[in-house]
Amino acid sequence: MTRYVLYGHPDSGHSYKVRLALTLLGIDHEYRPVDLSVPREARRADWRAASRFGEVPVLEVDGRPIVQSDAILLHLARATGRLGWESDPDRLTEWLFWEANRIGLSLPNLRLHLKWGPRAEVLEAWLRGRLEADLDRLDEELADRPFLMGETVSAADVACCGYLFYADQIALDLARWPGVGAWLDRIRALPGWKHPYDLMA
Ligand SMILES: N[C@@H](CCC(=O)N[C@@H](CS)C(=O)NCC(=O)O)C(=O)O
Repeated sequence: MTRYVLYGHPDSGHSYKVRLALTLLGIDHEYRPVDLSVPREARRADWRAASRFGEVPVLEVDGRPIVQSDAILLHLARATGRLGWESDPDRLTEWLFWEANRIGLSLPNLRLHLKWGPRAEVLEAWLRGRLEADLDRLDEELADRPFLMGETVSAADVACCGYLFYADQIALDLARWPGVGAWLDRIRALPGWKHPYDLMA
């Protein structure tokens, strides 16, 4: 049986994406929290050895580390033939690249900026504008289907929703995007779903 070890942190939506995918897939794994509040050299040695770019998440698959949340999601989808791989691997890959460049850039960085600073008005306005455009796009996509790739949840949903569960921390009123709000409710209703702070504690 394949052995999975995930390194992550509760405030890291990128880590949450991976743990949510493992949970939805029902994959047994060991979760090892990494303390990002201390300098890199003081963090756990097994993570430092596994993390090529010095970031969480890292997923070890039978001892082989894979980094970058969307690369990990693609690995899991391919390895299981699920989470969208079974219907359209190319479309799934498109979505994950979109997420990395759009909502996976705007939302985490806006939150980082607002929560941990330093504050800079121009940057904040740029990130918020980009995030609003990303939410417009998602809302449009979700107008005619329950999940981004169709009738069932895929790694595209897992990637795009991750940081939205921290939306209350950045004064983001999702009422403006009802399709996104309803989609998040559908994700919350999936068996095993938990908020990041509960899943990553
Ligand atoms: N593109 C990466 C981003 C990962 C990332 O930014 N991780 C942050 C936490 S969310 C991190 O580990 N930062 C290192 C640090 O805080 O020292 C991914 O998708 O995995």
